[in-house]
Amino acid sequence: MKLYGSLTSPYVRKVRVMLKEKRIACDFVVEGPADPAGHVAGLNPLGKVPVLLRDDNEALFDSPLIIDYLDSLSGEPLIPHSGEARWQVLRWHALAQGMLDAVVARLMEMRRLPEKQSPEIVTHQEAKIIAALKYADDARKGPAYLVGDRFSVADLGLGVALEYIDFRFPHDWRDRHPRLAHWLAGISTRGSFAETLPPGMERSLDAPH
Ligand SMILES: N[C@@H](CCC(=O)N[C@@H](CS)C(=O)NCC(=O)O)C(=O)O
Repeated sequence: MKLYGSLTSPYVRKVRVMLKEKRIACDFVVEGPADPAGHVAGLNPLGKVPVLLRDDNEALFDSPLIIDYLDSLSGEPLIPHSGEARWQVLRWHALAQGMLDAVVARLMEMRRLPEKQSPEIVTHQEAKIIAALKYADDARKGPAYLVGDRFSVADLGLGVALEYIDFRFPHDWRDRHPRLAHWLAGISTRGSFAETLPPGMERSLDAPH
Protein backbone atom coordinates (compact mmCIF):
# COMPACT_ATOMS: atom_id res chain seq x y z
CA MET A 1 0.00 0.00 0.00
CA LYS A 2 1.04 3.58 -0.58
CA LEU A 3 -0.10 6.73 1.16
CA TYR A 4 0.19 9.91 -0.91
CA GLY A 5 0.27 13.18 0.97
CA SER A 6 2.16 16.16 2.24
CA LEU A 7 3.99 16.40 5.56
CA THR A 8 1.97 19.37 6.79
CA SER A 9 -1.57 18.26 5.87
CA PRO A 10 -3.47 17.44 9.07
CA TYR A 11 -5.75 15.09 7.12
CA VAL A 12 -2.70 13.14 5.99
CA ARG A 13 -1.34 13.22 9.54
CA LYS A 14 -4.50 11.57 10.86
CA VAL A 15 -3.88 8.68 8.48
CA ARG A 16 -0.19 8.49 9.42
CA VAL A 17 -1.09 8.36 13.13
CA MET A 18 -3.63 5.63 12.35
CA LEU A 19 -1.05 3.55 10.44
CA LYS A 20 1.31 3.75 13.40
CA GLU A 21 -1.37 2.97 15.99
CA LYS A 22 -2.49 -0.07 13.99
CA ARG A 23 1.09 -1.04 13.09
CA ILE A 24 0.17 -1.31 9.40
CA ALA A 25 3.03 -1.22 6.89
CA CYS A 26 2.54 1.38 4.16
CA ASP A 27 4.89 3.38 1.97
CA PHE A 28 4.54 7.12 2.49
CA VAL A 29 4.95 9.06 -0.76
CA VAL A 30 5.47 12.70 0.16
CA GLU A 31 3.56 14.65 -2.43
CA GLY A 32 1.52 17.82 -2.40
CA PRO A 33 -1.93 17.84 -4.00
CA ALA A 34 -0.86 20.25 -6.75
CA ASP A 35 2.53 18.69 -7.49
CA PRO A 36 2.60 18.76 -11.33
CA ALA A 37 4.78 15.65 -11.50
CA GLY A 38 2.71 13.92 -8.83
CA HIS A 39 0.16 11.14 -8.80
CA VAL A 40 -2.64 12.68 -6.75
CA ALA A 41 -4.68 14.21 -9.59
CA GLY A 42 -4.71 10.84 -11.37
CA LEU A 43 -5.81 8.98 -8.25
CA ASN A 44 -8.35 11.41 -6.77
CA PRO A 45 -10.47 13.52 -9.13
CA LEU A 46 -10.90 15.99 -6.27
CA GLY A 47 -7.12 16.57 -6.32
CA LYS A 48 -6.77 16.29 -2.55
CA VAL A 49 -4.53 14.43 -0.17
CA PRO A 50 -4.52 11.97 1.52
CA VAL A 51 -4.97 9.19 -1.03
CA LEU A 52 -4.36 5.56 -0.10
CA LEU A 53 -3.41 3.33 -3.01
CA ARG A 54 -4.13 -0.29 -2.16
CA ASP A 55 -2.08 -3.18 -3.53
CA ASP A 56 -4.99 -4.02 -5.88
CA ASN A 57 -4.56 -0.52 -7.36
CA GLU A 58 -7.79 0.84 -5.88
CA ALA A 59 -7.36 4.39 -4.60
CA LEU A 60 -9.23 5.38 -1.44
CA PHE A 61 -10.00 8.90 -0.23
CA ASP A 62 -10.85 10.95 1.89
CA SER A 63 -9.25 10.72 5.36
CA PRO A 64 -12.32 9.46 7.31
CA LEU A 65 -12.86 6.69 4.76
CA ILE A 66 -9.16 5.73 4.76
CA ILE A 67 -9.18 5.60 8.55
CA ASP A 68 -12.29 3.40 8.50
CA TYR A 69 -10.64 1.13 5.94
CA LEU A 70 -7.39 0.82 7.90
CA ASP A 71 -9.35 0.04 11.04
CA SER A 72 -11.00 -2.88 9.23
CA LEU A 73 -7.66 -4.47 8.33
CA SER A 74 -6.29 -5.74 11.62
CA GLY A 75 -5.91 -5.38 15.34
CA GLU A 76 -8.10 -3.90 18.03
CA PRO A 77 -10.69 -1.58 16.46
CA LEU A 78 -10.13 2.13 17.02
CA ILE A 79 -13.74 2.70 15.88
CA PRO A 80 -16.12 0.49 17.89
CA HIS A 81 -18.17 -1.74 15.61
CA SER A 82 -21.48 -1.15 17.36
CA GLY A 83 -23.28 0.44 20.25
CA GLU A 84 -23.35 3.99 21.57
CA ALA A 85 -19.53 4.10 21.74
CA ARG A 86 -19.43 3.91 17.92
CA TRP A 87 -21.52 7.06 17.53
CA GLN A 88 -19.58 8.87 20.24
CA VAL A 89 -16.27 8.10 18.52
CA LEU A 90 -17.59 9.08 15.09
CA ARG A 91 -19.00 12.33 16.45
CA TRP A 92 -15.63 13.25 17.96
CA HIS A 93 -14.02 12.45 14.63
CA ALA A 94 -16.59 14.64 12.83
CA LEU A 95 -15.92 17.48 15.28
CA ALA A 96 -12.18 17.17 14.74
CA GLN A 97 -12.63 17.06 10.98
CA GLY A 98 -14.75 20.22 11.12
CA MET A 99 -12.11 21.94 13.25
CA LEU A 100 -9.47 21.09 10.65
CA ASP A 101 -11.72 22.34 7.85
CA ALA A 102 -12.18 25.65 9.69
CA VAL A 103 -8.44 26.08 10.36
CA VAL A 104 -7.64 25.30 6.72
CA ALA A 105 -10.35 27.68 5.44
CA ARG A 106 -8.99 30.45 7.69
CA LEU A 107 -5.44 29.76 6.51
CA MET A 108 -6.46 29.81 2.84
CA GLU A 109 -8.19 33.15 3.35
CA MET A 110 -5.15 34.61 5.09
CA ARG A 111 -2.89 33.45 2.28
CA ARG A 112 -4.79 35.55 -0.26
CA LEU A 113 -3.40 38.94 -1.22
CA PRO A 114 -4.12 41.37 1.64
CA GLU A 115 -6.50 43.43 -0.50
CA LYS A 116 -8.50 40.31 -1.39
CA GLN A 117 -8.79 38.93 2.14
CA SER A 118 -12.14 38.99 3.88
CA PRO A 119 -11.89 39.71 7.63
CA GLU A 120 -15.47 38.39 7.91
CA ILE A 121 -14.47 34.98 6.58
CA VAL A 122 -11.49 34.84 8.95
CA THR A 123 -13.67 35.80 11.94
CA HIS A 124 -16.37 33.35 10.86
CA GLN A 125 -13.89 30.44 10.80
CA GLU A 126 -12.24 31.51 14.06
CA ALA A 127 -15.65 31.54 15.76
CA LYS A 128 -16.21 27.93 14.69
CA ILE A 129 -12.81 26.90 16.07
CA ILE A 130 -13.39 28.69 19.38
CA ALA A 131 -16.88 27.18 19.75
CA ALA A 132 -15.55 23.71 18.93
CA LEU A 133 -12.79 24.06 21.54
CA LYS A 134 -15.38 24.93 24.18
CA TYR A 135 -17.61 22.06 23.06
CA ALA A 136 -14.66 19.65 23.27
CA ASP A 137 -13.72 20.87 26.74
CA ASP A 138 -17.32 20.59 28.00
CA ALA A 139 -17.97 17.19 26.37
CA ARG A 140 -14.69 15.54 27.40
CA LYS A 141 -15.29 13.17 30.32
CA GLY A 142 -12.57 10.60 30.97
CA PRO A 143 -9.19 11.85 32.15
CA ALA A 144 -7.13 10.03 29.52
CA TYR A 145 -9.44 9.02 26.66
CA LEU A 146 -12.50 10.63 25.12
CA VAL A 147 -14.62 7.48 24.80
CA GLY A 148 -14.33 4.49 27.12
CA ASP A 149 -11.06 3.46 28.68
CA ARG A 150 -8.85 3.09 25.62
CA PHE A 151 -7.42 5.14 22.77
CA SER A 152 -9.78 5.51 19.80
CA VAL A 153 -10.23 7.52 16.62
CA ALA A 154 -11.89 10.14 18.83
CA ASP A 155 -8.54 10.81 20.56
CA LEU A 156 -6.66 10.55 17.28
CA GLY A 157 -8.90 13.12 15.59
CA LEU A 158 -9.06 15.66 18.40
CA GLY A 159 -5.35 15.34 19.18
CA VAL A 160 -4.39 16.06 15.56
CA ALA A 161 -6.90 18.92 15.38
CA LEU A 162 -5.62 20.63 18.55
CA GLU A 163 -2.01 20.35 17.42
CA TYR A 164 -2.97 21.75 14.04
CA ILE A 165 -4.59 24.73 15.78
CA ASP A 166 -1.27 25.28 17.57
CA PHE A 167 0.51 25.08 14.22
CA ARG A 168 -1.70 27.29 12.05
CA PHE A 169 -3.83 29.35 14.45
CA PRO A 170 -1.72 29.67 17.60
CA HIS A 171 -3.69 31.50 20.27
CA ASP A 172 -4.44 31.37 23.98
CA TRP A 173 -6.94 28.47 23.94
CA ARG A 174 -4.98 26.74 26.72
CA ASP A 175 -5.74 29.61 29.12
CA ARG A 176 -9.47 29.13 28.50
CA HIS A 177 -9.37 25.34 28.51
CA PRO A 178 -6.55 24.15 30.79
CA ARG A 179 -8.12 20.69 31.28
CA LEU A 180 -8.26 20.18 27.52
CA ALA A 181 -4.65 21.33 27.29
CA HIS A 182 -3.73 18.79 29.97
CA TRP A 183 -5.54 16.06 28.04
CA LEU A 184 -3.63 16.96 24.85
CA ALA A 185 -0.32 16.91 26.71
CA GLY A 186 -1.02 13.25 27.55
CA ILE A 187 -2.17 12.21 24.08
CA SER A 188 0.68 13.94 22.28
CA THR A 189 3.30 11.87 24.11
CA ARG A 190 2.19 8.80 22.13
CA GLY A 191 4.79 7.59 19.64
CA SER A 192 2.28 7.88 16.78
CA PHE A 193 1.97 11.61 17.48
CA ALA A 194 5.63 12.32 18.18
CA GLU A 195 6.73 10.50 15.01
CA THR A 196 4.35 12.36 12.70
CA LEU A 197 4.96 15.96 13.78
CA PRO A 198 5.17 18.10 10.64
CA PRO A 199 8.39 20.03 10.12
CA GLY A 200 8.04 23.40 11.85
CA MET A 201 5.40 22.21 14.28
CA GLU A 202 7.89 21.34 17.00
CA ARG A 203 8.50 24.97 17.76
CA SER A 204 4.84 25.86 18.09
CA LEU A 205 4.34 23.04 20.60
CA ASP A 206 7.37 24.10 22.61
CA ALA A 207 6.29 27.72 22.68
CA PRO A 208 4.79 28.99 25.92
CA HIS A 209 1.02 29.31 25.70
N1 LIG B 1 -12.03 15.98 3.41
C1 LIG B 1 -10.69 15.72 2.96
C2 LIG B 1 -9.89 17.02 2.98
C3 LIG B 1 -8.53 16.84 2.33
C4 LIG B 1 -7.89 18.18 1.98
O1 LIG B 1 -8.57 19.22 1.90
N2 LIG B 1 -6.57 18.15 1.81
C5 LIG B 1 -5.87 19.36 1.41
C6 LIG B 1 -4.48 19.36 2.00
S1 LIG B 1 -4.51 19.83 3.69
C7 LIG B 1 -5.74 19.36 -0.09
O2 LIG B 1 -5.37 18.36 -0.66
N3 LIG B 1 -6.07 20.49 -0.72
C8 LIG B 1 -5.95 20.67 -2.13
C9 LIG B 1 -7.19 21.22 -2.75
O3 LIG B 1 -8.19 21.44 -2.04
O4 LIG B 1 -7.18 21.42 -3.96
C10 LIG B 1 -10.05 14.65 3.83
O5 LIG B 1 -10.42 14.55 5.00
O6 LIG B 1 -9.20 13.87 3.34
